[in-house]
Amino acid sequence: MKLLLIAPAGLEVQGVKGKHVHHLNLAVIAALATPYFDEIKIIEEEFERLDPDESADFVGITMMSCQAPRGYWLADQFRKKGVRTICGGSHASFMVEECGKHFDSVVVNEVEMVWEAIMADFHSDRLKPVYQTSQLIDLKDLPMPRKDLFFNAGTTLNAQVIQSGRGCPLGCNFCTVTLMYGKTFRTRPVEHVVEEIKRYPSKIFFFVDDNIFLSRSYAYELCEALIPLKIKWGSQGSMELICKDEKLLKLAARAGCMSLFVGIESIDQKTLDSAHKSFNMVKNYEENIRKMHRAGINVVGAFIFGFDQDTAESFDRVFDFAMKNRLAMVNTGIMTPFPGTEVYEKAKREGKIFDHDWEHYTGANLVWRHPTMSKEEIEEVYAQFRQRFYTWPSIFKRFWANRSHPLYYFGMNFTHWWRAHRNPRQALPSVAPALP
Ligand code: B12
Ligand code: SF4
Repeated sequence: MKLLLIAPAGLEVQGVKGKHVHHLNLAVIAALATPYFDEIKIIEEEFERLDPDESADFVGITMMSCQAPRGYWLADQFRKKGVRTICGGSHASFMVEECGKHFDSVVVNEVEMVWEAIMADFHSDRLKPVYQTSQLIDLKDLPMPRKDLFFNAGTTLNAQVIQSGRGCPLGCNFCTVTLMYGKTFRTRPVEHVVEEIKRYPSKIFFFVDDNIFLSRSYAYELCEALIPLKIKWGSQGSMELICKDEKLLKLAARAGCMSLFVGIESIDQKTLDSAHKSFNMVKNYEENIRKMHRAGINVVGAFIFGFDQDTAESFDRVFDFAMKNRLAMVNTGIMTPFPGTEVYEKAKREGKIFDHDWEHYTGANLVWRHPTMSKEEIEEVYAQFRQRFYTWPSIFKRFWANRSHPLYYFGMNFTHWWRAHRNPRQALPSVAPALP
């Protein structure tokens, strides 16, 4: 029996398609599936070509919204050949009915606690249309992800994905995490994280945790354990929490933390309040960034363009803020109503969504009617922002604050410069036909 796990094409980060980060969820599912299958194969289409004639007895597909059109098409092809199909992930969890038209089964939210039932039903050919439970896995029971099945496992320059904690109870209105994992935060035993790191030759890791350092005591334990491993790593979290404790920041830096991706989102407090993100305190932003710089950690600032209150001038103010505070990088995204979120439900109720093509749900396109800005205007401002931020004078100007990691800083800034100037967005190709 062969299980084929697929991450479909369609991924785009900052308006650029291409190789990004491995899908940890597929490696987790492969680990759960190991006792039940003779052969398991992972294909991430951004890394490797999927042979349309690839054989399989069971096909599992993970999808963010922008991967859904390709995911649906692939599932249709396999089903035509009589192969059973199942999907999961942040898109499937909220678009259950739509996914049900293309897949035999849809997994809502976490899969671990329903995996045994899925396997029993698959082997007796009685798959149910939906698998869902309110039970969350205790992360001490998480099997070691089968990252050995990734393309170029171990040799890839892409940071090895790893997870030390799951969930975030903070509930921002544009995010699906609290909806998927509930108002909980779970951590994995530190010794399991260490064991996973030791298994792979890579020295660079990306912790895909939803909000790292939500638990201070765990963060201390984790960082202490990472120091002897001499790895470099990055992750994402809430700046207000991360910066509460400067000692912890310094410890994280000693533990190899090179950069943290922080959801700044907006520099207007009222806008943050309306997004249920009052825990972000604009008045503390500058001091918090200084603290991270003092610790030797590069700050990647994530901003959302297109809150209701935003105008073209808002982005000029964000640009000045990002330059003044010498952010190492920016991650900008146009406000997108991702399925399940409050933003989505409201935009849908008010009939504001005009683009229903999931392929465009990447954060680089405006898919709903903004109160004051047109699609052209907001997408233009978005592209210009990145072109203004990633110029060589800007890169040199921001360097000194980020000098702790010169190679990482220049490498990442060069990549972004290239993408912003030399690799302008092209019309999105349809993802339905098999890729060449
Ligand atoms: C790490 C991460 C990234 C990484 C890596 C992505 C990757 N290649 O996996 C990077 C930084 C590249 C990234 C980028 C972006 N991301 Co992101 N990211 C995450 C994050 C924080 C964790 C994902 C993860 O690996 N979790 C760990 C694994 C083990 O858990 P999991 O994926 O939830 O999978 C579990 C279940 O869902 C289920 N499952 C999943 N797939 C499948 C498949 C099958 C067959 C089965 C049975 C079960 C199953 O089983 C797993 C175990 O229980 C999630 C938040 C979240 N928790 O989902 C957001 C999230 C996936 N990202 C999101 C977004 C919006 C983005 C961006 C568009 C942001 C931007 N504006 O730039 C970009 C672009 C993404 C893209 N299109 O390429 C959204 C997606 C919403 C949507 N419906 O599309 C999420 C959900 C966060 C949010 N805002 O709500 N992201
Ligand atoms: S803090 Fe981050 S992970 Fe938590 S709900 Fe808000 S956006 Fe999502």
